[in-house]
Amino acid sequence: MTRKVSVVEKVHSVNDQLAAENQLQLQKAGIFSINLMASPGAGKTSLIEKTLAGLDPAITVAAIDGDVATSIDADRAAKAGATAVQINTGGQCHIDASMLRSALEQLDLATFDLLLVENVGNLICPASFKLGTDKNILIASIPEGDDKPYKYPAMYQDVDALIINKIDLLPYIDFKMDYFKAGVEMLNPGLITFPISCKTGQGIEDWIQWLTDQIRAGDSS
Ligand SMILES: Nc1nc2c(ncn2[C@@H]2O[C@H](COP(=O)(O)OP(=O)(O)OP(=O)(O)O)[C@@H](O)[C@H]2O)c(=O)[nH]1
Ligand SMILES: [Mg+2]
Repeated sequence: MTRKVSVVEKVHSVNDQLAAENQLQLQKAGIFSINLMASPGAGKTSLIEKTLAGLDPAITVAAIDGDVATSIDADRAAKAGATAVQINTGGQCHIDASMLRSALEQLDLATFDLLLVENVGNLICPASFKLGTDKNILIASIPEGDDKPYKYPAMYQDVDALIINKIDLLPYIDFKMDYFKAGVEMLNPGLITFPISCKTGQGIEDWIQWLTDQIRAGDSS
């Protein structure tokens, strides 16, 4: 008889254990954390920049940027005012909980109110690797097309909030918002959604308000 061991299941259960440890560490430090996921170029780093520009300056922010090879995104986050750490995944298409743990070791977590984790640009792999952050947030962007919830359901199913970026491009792209939203609603009913433009600043205020409320709710619990 041939015995089958599911390597994938084993990898995920080890990752889940490490994610739970990260979560505990972040909670103990009293830092509110989000995992930003999106396809390449959707606007993850742009959103970090806009968020840093719009947040109450009393809120201290750390950013951990996952990238296959460069430190371009961490440099941008640092320039925008965050204390930034770069994770180079060495070719991997996602950040996993163990990579996040190594990055967390480089930060004095108790000195920050907010941690923004920028995952590697990808709509498949990051959905399967929990990190232990308080919220998982997906950024969709208009040029990607309105069919993405239908084609990448796992990513849309499990997130706590959705940002629709690049709405300034709606007049130029055949993107049917009703069709897109119907797909999202089917997978994740009632999902809180922020249509924004990092270019024009439209919608950013509502996002910042929601984020600030989340950070403050953690402070009082
Ligand atoms: N028109 C328009 N362009 C935008 C907007 N937000 C970001 N961009 C542009 O989109 C490109 C990619 O933005 P980034 O913020 O680097 O995207 P990213 O998701 O961090 O990209 P990766 O980290 O490489 O996956 C840049 O040229 C931005 O200037 C927007 O709201 N409207
Ligand atoms: Mg980026």
